[in-house]
Amino acid sequence: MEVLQKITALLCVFAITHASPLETFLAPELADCVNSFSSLANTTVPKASVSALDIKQRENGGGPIVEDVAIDYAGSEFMWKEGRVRWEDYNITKTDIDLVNDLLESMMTPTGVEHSRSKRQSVTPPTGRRIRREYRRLSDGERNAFHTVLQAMKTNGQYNTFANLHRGIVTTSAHRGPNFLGWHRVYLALFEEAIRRINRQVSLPYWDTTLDFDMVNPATTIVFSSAFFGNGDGRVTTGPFANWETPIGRLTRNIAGGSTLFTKANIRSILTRCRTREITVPTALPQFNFESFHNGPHVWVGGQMSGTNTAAHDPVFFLFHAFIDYVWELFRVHQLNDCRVDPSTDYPPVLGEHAPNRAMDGLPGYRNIDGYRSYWTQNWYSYESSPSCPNCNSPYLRCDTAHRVCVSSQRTLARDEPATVGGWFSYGAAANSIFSQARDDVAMLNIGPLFIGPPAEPRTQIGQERLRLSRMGVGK
Ligand SMILES: [Cu+2]
Repeated sequence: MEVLQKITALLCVFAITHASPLETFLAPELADCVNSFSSLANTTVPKASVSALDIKQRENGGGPIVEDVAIDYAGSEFMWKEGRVRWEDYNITKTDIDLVNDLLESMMTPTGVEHSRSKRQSVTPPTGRRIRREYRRLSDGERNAFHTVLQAMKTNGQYNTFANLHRGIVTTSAHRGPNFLGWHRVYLALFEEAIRRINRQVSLPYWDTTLDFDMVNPATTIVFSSAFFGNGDGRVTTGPFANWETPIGRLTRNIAGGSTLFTKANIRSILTRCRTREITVPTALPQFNFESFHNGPHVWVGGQMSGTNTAAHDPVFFLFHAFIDYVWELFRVHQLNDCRVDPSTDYPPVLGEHAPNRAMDGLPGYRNIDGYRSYWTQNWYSYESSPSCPNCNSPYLRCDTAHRVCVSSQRTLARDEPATVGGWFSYGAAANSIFSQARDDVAMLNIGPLFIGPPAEPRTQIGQERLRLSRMGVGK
């Protein structure tokens, strides 16, 4: 009996230190002892990581830091089970954990050294290198293939798993600081890897909102039509994501409700800076605050997109964040070429959840600074440039020759829907009813904490209302 207890205790220790997902092979009595340890681990803040120390020593040891040398991770460091991440903050199931673990593991490759559990970041992605292009630059067939993959991921639960990763502690540890840029970069890479497991031909497109901002009336853009994102006025009932369910109700939007889309002026402003700290919270001045600019479209799209915990439930999120990542890449290239600053090490020296060496929440195995490494865009994916005049190269874009920018085509407008902005509130009850219905639909949702975007531009519902009031001499 005593011998049996000893063996059980030894096995328990082995099981705890072993990397594999535990429930899959443990006998019940072992699982009990392991669970008692796991629950302990889960209540603590991330434990000191041996592999992180290894990395530091190696990086500081031999002269200049060669950041693209892959990093080794002990296998145990990237499993959700290990308590390095406060995963109790997530309402996440075993299936979710298995998917994320599996994807994370496939993004690492064995180092081939004696400890077979040692892994390193793959130099190249398991499903091949990707090229991300503007949403309107895909052919109709390519766009439909992308939609089909997202629909498959919605059906098999993977889409919701990803959407639910973007919540809880991530609200603070991947927002309001420099990790905003890096965390979302890794998050998208993982999401894209999941996409390509279903169809290797598909890459994540990006939605360049400046092409819509530069229209006469952005609310009429073709991206909110059935061939693209589906409708933007209230419940989404058309297009590839029609009637999608989310944890807070049906997918809903109220486009051009308030705030503003991301603009070309925003990009130019960011590109006047050289250091990451000048464009990231909390050190950026308002006119260079990248993250604040990014909040605008979250509010402008409205509905799920406007909430910090719900945004990723609208597929618009992933295309928009690919655009944010594209703009960041423009900045990084500018840092390298014009400023002689190495973007992979230019991580502001902040403390707390955004500290460079802290484990990424929801993406265990990575530290915050890993999002800044250059291998992502050197080896994993690259961006095709955003469309520019004279040849915008898409049936859904045209060159505005007066302003020398590509602008989006308009969708077929609903009956009584005004094409120009001034028409909105002067058009009478028919047009206004579209917007008030959309607002009512959004009001049904319990969205929770909201993104705070820049002030409403004039071509939004709030902007128009403000104009109307000021014309009446109210609210000066
Ligand atoms: Cu966002």
